[in-house]
Amino acid sequence: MNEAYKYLVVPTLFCVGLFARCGTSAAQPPSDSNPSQMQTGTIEGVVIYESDRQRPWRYRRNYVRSRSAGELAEAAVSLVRGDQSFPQHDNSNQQTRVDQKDYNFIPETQAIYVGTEVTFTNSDPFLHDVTAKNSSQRFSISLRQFDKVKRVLNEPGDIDDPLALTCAFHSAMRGWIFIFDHACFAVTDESGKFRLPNVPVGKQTVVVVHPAGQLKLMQEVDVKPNEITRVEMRLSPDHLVADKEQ
Ligand SMILES: [Cu+2]
Repeated sequence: MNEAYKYLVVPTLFCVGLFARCGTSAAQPPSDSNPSQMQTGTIEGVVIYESDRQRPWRYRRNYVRSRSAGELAEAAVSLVRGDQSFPQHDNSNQQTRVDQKDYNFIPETQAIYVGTEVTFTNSDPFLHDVTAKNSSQRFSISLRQFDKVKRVLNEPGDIDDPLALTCAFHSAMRGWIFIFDHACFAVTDESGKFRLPNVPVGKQTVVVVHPAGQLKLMQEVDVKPNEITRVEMRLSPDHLVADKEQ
């Protein structure tokens, strides 16, 4: 984790953790619309990574602040939808940014509502590229220092199918944008915490994906009306997904 990462990404993620609502982007929480008047509750959780010295996870030191506590940053969190309808909201004026600085995408991981306008920028004094790809779309942008290119991301993707960001010139650069067509998502902050408000009551399945570390866990919770349901999601090397192209 370099200095730029600490000072730019961590505060950004902290804000995501604070303001993430069921269906918001990191940039500007939109107004909720809940036309069906469905009963809802809130899920508050923490994602923990349990180290195993026999099976070291190469990304632990980048995303786990305290080995003993294990709070996992930059994990995407959502719910398994099945047949139920999730709260939607007005996606107008949703904007966010991905910068390239010191050979990093900043933020590295974010989750947005479909239709959000993303401004890609380059703060480094040399040429970068953004190649963005998932199963439904692919685009490439070349950026000189201080260039700005805006893209509206209109294609939602499943939590298993985020838009993966790479740079054609610097192969170590990686980033991910999760694009949801409902309001129930978040990204964990540096304390591993997340919050999903406005979740329909009843049995829900929370799914956590850590794209950089290729971890995935699903856990069922029972959401009560107008209550906060707390959940602790514990990942370990048992939850490494098969190596696949992200
Ligand atoms: Cu680059």
